[in-house]
Amino acid sequence: MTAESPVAVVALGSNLGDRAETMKAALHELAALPLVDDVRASTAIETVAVTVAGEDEDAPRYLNAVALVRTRLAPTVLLRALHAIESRHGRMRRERWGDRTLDLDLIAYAGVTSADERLTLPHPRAAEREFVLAPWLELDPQAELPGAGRVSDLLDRLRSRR
Ligand code: PH2
Ligand code: MG
Ligand code: MG
Repeated sequence: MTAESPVAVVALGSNLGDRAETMKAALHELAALPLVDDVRASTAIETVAVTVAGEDEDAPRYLNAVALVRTRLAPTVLLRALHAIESRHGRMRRERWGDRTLDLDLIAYAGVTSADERLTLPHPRAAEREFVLAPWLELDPQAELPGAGRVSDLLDRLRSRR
């Protein structure tokens, strides 16, 4: 028997256009990538936009979801494929944390930690993002963020600070 391929955690977000349709298409495109063996997606949740100035109730709301992607693509190759999917959905890179049709973030890749400036793993802000941790926990109640601990603990801590 061959060993199972590594699991990557990909966060999806959209707050412009037909959000649900875009996310559905992106999940299909993820599953169709070469060397991707399986994609398991969480329920999509609607969330208030987080901007550099904090939560913005007036900005278009996001749909957020997480996908567990079993893949033999190396992390940097997967990241490039995520950016290509974003571009196909009209993603423009304007201001930081601005509105977007599609955002695909590589949150974690197996247990890998990396401080490479092109790809920091795990994602440096994942531990503070309820819209990443909650859908991830739905898919995997035992999930751990490498170097930061159990996702369920991180989420409890975030919610207790609210
Ligand atoms: N993504 C951002 C900035 N702010 N806010 C929510 N609610 N959901 C996101 O996915 C999100 C955000 C930058 O990637
Ligand atoms: Mg993002
Ligand atoms: Mg991004």
